[in-house]
Amino acid sequence: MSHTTQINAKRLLERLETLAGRGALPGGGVSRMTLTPEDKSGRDLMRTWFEEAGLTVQVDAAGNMFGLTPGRESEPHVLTGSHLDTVATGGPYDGALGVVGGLEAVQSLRESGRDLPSPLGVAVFTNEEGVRFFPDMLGSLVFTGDLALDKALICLDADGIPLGRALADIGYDGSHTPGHVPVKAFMELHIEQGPILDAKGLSIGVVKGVQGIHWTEYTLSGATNHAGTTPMDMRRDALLGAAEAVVFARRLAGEIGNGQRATIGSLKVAPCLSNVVAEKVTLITDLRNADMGLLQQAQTMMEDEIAAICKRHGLESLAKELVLVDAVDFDPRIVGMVQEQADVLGLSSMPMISGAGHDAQIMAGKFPTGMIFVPSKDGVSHNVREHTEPDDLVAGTRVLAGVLAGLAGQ
Ligand code: HGY
Ligand code: MN
Ligand code: MN
Repeated sequence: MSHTTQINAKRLLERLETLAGRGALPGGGVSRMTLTPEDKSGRDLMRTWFEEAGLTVQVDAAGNMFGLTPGRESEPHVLTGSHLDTVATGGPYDGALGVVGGLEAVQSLRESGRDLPSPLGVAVFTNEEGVRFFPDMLGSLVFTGDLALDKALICLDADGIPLGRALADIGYDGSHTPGHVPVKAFMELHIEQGPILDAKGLSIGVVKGVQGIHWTEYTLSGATNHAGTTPMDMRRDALLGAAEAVVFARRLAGEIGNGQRATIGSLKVAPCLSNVVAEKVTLITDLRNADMGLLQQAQTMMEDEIAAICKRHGLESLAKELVLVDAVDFDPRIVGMVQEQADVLGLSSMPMISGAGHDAQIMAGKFPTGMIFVPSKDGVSHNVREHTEPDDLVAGTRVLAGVLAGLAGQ
């Protein structure tokens, strides 16, 4: 039985625009780094809209915020949602679409008066991006019990501020125990953040799963020395070692294949002075593959190369695992419902795997879960130029509303 639902497209697009103003960057783009005043501003706005929609707002001790069906808060909810935090060079839709679109779908279904046996809810998960506090998807990991709350609260940012203090500073150190919301199913609407749908001119990505992610921090230590007096063969140059690691990562992706991704996007150099040989470099490897065996192989090859680099250049290395999240397959029944909704609404679509990590990847480990993608213009994301056409934003939200109705009606 397929359900199609009208949504309030004007309200959806206006809310997305208003939210994009919270943490707006001069010249375009959005920066709402997790648990900053900008993140608080986005959360406060969302809380107001949850209340306007007649939902009961609850916040847990990890800062996850929920809009739940009043009077039925303790019943298993069909939940939708995503994150409001962004990377520092973010755009208006990564995470935001899943939260604002999720609210639009839930609010429209409630306004339609349709009798749905299961209650509907919307979730905002803390620190999905993982660029201020590790790991990423922290809020959903705590919600599912995959990360202990007390461990999460002591995660430190680069300035040594614990996550628990940052939560309290913005007033989102909630009282509910993480995992308190019973979940019947979870759906996340998200921009693709890659080039596939846009290049093919398709409207909907029917997401079958998400690739695995492995983040490791390596601190390479050599010896600081004078750039003018130190002969080249007497140096222990940590930045030279880091540079060789960056080049190796690119080669590694080609050797492993199967769509392997290998990125070193973060380098911290000390003392980082033009006339001083670098003493210490902290780099983070971001390796991804849909095949966990290949991902492990890539990780081992990276570790071996770091060891070889240290031997070559007389460096020491300290490794720290930051993130290891398994590849997941979404619930085939839900994947089928997404496909059916796209078809019923006459939208072009294709099945695909997500290259980016999402809270749905974590929720899938515990609850029947699915995702819906809409195109990213030119495949651009984690970039201030991130854009998705209004028609696609509306179409994705309509598909979401139909799937939520179906899940709540079963
Ligand atoms: O890194 C990711 O894939 C996500 O954007 N946190
Ligand atoms: Mn995201
Ligand atoms: Mn992101």
